[in-house]
Amino acid sequence: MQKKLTTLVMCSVTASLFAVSVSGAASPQTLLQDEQGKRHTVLGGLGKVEGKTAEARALQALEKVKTTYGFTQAQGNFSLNSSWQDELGITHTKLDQSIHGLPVYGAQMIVHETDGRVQSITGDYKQLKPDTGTALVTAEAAIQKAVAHTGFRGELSRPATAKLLYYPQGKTAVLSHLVNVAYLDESGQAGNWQIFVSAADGSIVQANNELHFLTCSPGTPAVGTGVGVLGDTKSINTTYKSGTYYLEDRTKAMFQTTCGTIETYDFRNGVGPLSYATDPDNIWNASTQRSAVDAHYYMGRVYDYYYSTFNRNSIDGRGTGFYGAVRYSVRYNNAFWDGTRMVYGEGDGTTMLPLSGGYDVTGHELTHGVVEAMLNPTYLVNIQTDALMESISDSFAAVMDSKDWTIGEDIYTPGVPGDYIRSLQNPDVGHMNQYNSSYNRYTLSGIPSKAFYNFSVAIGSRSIAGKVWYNAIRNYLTSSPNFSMMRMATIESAKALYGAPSSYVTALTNAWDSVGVY
Ligand SMILES: [Ca+2]
Ligand SMILES: [Ca+2]
Ligand SMILES: [Zn+2]
Repeated sequence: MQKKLTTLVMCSVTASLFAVSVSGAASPQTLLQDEQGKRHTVLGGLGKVEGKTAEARALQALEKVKTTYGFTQAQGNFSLNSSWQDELGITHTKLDQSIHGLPVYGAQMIVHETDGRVQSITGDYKQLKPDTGTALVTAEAAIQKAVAHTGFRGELSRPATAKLLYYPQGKTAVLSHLVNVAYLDESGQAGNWQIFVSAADGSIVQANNELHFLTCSPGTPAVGTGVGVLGDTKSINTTYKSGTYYLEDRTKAMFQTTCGTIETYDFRNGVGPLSYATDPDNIWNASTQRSAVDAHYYMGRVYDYYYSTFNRNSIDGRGTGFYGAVRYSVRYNNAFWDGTRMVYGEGDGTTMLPLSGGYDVTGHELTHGVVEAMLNPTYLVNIQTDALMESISDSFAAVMDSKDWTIGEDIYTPGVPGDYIRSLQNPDVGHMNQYNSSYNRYTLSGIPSKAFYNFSVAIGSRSIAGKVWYNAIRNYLTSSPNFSMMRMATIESAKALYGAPSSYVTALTNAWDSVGVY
């Protein structure tokens, strides 16, 4: 058995990795790339770096790999984004790729070192050609364009801000003002826009509305009982305010730090505005309350998982409260995290039960929020990034809803027992030899999900697998990861957590090998 494992590891080395000797380095560097030849990780052979600051050491480390990645020199092509030391004493220094001293949005490399000994460098360098080096459009003019783009005419919540950077679009770096526009009016119109305005001609390059809510109001915490979607009775944390009970959970640690609460609202089969979910006696047993009871209960459990496992305070990690809203529209067979809140459909009763009835549904969706907060991943740039985000969400959903390896089984096709929406154990596509770039993100997510499954089963613990994944996402991934980068990030994470060599690293390497990701 031991011998067989060794053979597998050797196979993966010859198939996918190649070593380059670098003068002055004691051990050879190993360079990793994805199946399309994009280089994204250098392991070992990086030697020591010196320098008083983490930035100086990181720039020195990057200087050692400049020919590998194809930049002329580290100085001038990178600038410090952030640097932090993890619980294991490893310093992770994230540098923004920069052009003319301005950061390239979403493009970073991370240097991992302990006391100047460089273990690895993750991330990738984008070969980009700047469209211009001169901003012809002022920040003020860009703000005007951005505000006009939102269509909002009222008073802004705070003055709009603008930051000059390069936005990567294909092979071009577009000099842009990143403008933030925030507003909230009494009619419920709310916005927190990130708008990229071309500094060359004032056109809108990209615009996203990202809302984050924080509420804090008087009220008394209470414990109610409720009946969930599947007819089960459970305790729920509620709040008593002005004569009635609300689905507002004030029991989490974030309430102490930032008044953070988890709240559940009701669309009442509309698409807006929202109504409060209330109950006069704190016994939530009406049939119209079932989906709200489960949304509330499972959002709380997801918070608890991230808090107790990773000491992560809420979805954004900063103690900001969040909320969900049930009974969205009519017979709506889906649920989503829209960047700020959970939205649950009630299902049509045949394809889906109310979607909040699945712990893994809420686990999946809120994990999107957690990962977005950590990585700020790019969407619709690289299909593998999108598929990886789905896979990560499914993986953590399976860690939380640990009774099975399937997603959605509790709410999918109530008349058909035993089926599910996706399976990590038996995905539709679970190996790179079935890879087809025309498949959608959910189908392709099966490949990294199968690796997560393989690893969990091999080590006998899906919760440890979750820890390896979390540490990989937080400390080793950049904004546009592909499968191969995820492989490396998780292996680096496992090495840092459990040592190299270790049985976990071997199991993880085999897990990725067996889905054909190198
Ligand atoms: Ca499940
Ligand atoms: Ca079913
Ligand atoms: Zn998803």
